[in-house]
Amino acid sequence: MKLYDNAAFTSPRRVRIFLAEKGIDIPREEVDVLAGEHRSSEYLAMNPDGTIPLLELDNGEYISETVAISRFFEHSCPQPPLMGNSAEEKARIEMWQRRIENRLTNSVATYFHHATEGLGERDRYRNPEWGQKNRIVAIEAMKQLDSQLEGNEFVAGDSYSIADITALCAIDFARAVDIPIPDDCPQLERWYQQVSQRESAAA
Ligand SMILES: N[C@@H](CCC(=O)N[C@@H](CS)C(=O)NCC(=O)O)C(=O)O
Repeated sequence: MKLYDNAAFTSPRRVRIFLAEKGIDIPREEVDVLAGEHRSSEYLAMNPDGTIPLLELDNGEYISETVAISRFFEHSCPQPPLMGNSAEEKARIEMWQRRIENRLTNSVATYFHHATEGLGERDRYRNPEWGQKNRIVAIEAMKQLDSQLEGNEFVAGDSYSIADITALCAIDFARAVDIPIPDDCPQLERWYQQVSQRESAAA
């Protein structure tokens, strides 16, 4: 088993944190995204989407998509549960996980690629106005999270879950591209300080 990874990117970090929370250590191979290694014919044969992370299973199968990879490990190593136990918990965690991915992670990424230098030459098409619109969506998503965290210790309730991992990685990405947590989001800031101190956050 092997994880195709890159230390600097948000999506593979989500998997690394998930694995760290479960105490799983697997071999990793760094994919040089800036050199375009993820677009090579060799890599595309393993993952036609050309994205990282990518998990190579022991049976030779390849699984891409952060949540799909996480689901594999949730099943094979159920403790501690990061995707819920009861039907209600599973649904709530999935709802927040998707909300954060759609409204925060993806908006920050669009802002990065369209309204900043992004990946340089690799980002030839830019629409700065669209990028700025996404910056506004990202800030609104942080405010929605702040409201959710009023009365909830973690994003999807009283236990740490994949929704917290997705949110932490999105917020660190946002901070790196100069979209800080707004001043009027004290609950989000309280949660951010708390989850950033978990050992897994350094993964
Ligand atoms: N939905 C995918 C997104 C993966 C993704 O966009 N990964 C980025 C790194 S954070 C990537 O591979 N970027 C390179 C590219 O798209 O050229 C997932 O959750 O795994």
